[in-house]
Amino acid sequence: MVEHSFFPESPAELSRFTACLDKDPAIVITFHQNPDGDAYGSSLGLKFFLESRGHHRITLISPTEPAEYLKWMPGAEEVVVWKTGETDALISGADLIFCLDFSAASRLKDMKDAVLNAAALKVIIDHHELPEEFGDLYYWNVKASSTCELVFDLIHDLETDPRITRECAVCLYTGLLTDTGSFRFDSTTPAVHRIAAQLLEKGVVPSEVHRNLFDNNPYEKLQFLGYLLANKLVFLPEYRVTYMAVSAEELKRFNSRNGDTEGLVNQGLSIQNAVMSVLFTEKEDQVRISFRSVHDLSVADFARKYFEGGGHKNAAGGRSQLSLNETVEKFLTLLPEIKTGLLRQPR
Ligand SMILES: [Mn+2]
Repeated sequence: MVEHSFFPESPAELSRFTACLDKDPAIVITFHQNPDGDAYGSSLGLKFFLESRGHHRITLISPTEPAEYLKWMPGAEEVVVWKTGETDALISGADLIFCLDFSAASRLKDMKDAVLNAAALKVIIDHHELPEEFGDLYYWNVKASSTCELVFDLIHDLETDPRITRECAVCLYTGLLTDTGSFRFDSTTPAVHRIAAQLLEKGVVPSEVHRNLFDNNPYEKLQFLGYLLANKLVFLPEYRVTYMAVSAEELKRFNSRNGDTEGLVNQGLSIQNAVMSVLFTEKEDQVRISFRSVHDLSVADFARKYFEGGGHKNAAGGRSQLSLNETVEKFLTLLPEIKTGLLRQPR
């Protein structure tokens, strides 16, 4: 287990961090593959904060090509995509590496070895379950709504009156918004709304952020959504489960781009009486699975147990090396096992 989940609470660890910062370190900020609004928002938000403290040797490296829908974000144009041989020197030459919004090293994909072998001080800031021990310092809380919430808290641990620019606030607000499903999941605490209020005071315009994120779809994406809802969405009322299985051929036919299926899994949960939603997506080498649930039904446990995954209680991911159909079959045979939990959930 990770010993200090909030490293500023340990004077020795805090001074290790501040001593590193005081030496004008070369900084790399990285996050999980297929970054979402929280991975991107927390990393860019942290970058803007560090810049306002006078740090200018900062590189953001994404393990994979980021989705189009995040490219409007302030600072997004500076994000470098990892490429073997090209970005390795940045990682091995860094004094400080921040790993944001993941705590399983495998989520760095092909960039993993470069980060694990780097001599830099590694700081993990995250809210996923069961963090692995690959970092030096941990700012970790599974109860946090988002990594953006944690970055906001860390900023305030470091300074009583920190300078949060509008760009920084927009980035942090984005992760708060996306990871709470627009402030609707159980993770939406009073603290989340207090942070959102403070970010609004720094100049965030909620309608602008929302529009940039959600009302910015290519026409084909809406057509694809219509096709999936009409033809692929399955609801099993006896289990209160809903799922969709999307083939590689369908993704190709509708010109689906990286990130286009983001959020699709939430559609199923909007069905009356549904308490669990699953999206199977056929990729080149595996089937990727997204799980969503409500209340105390843990899809992270389910994903960990059966589909090589994990994540959060109500939002998790997994994968399968079986074919798309076999994966769905396997899932269906597991449903009787979790039926009691499914039927117990209040609406
Ligand atoms: Mn997150």
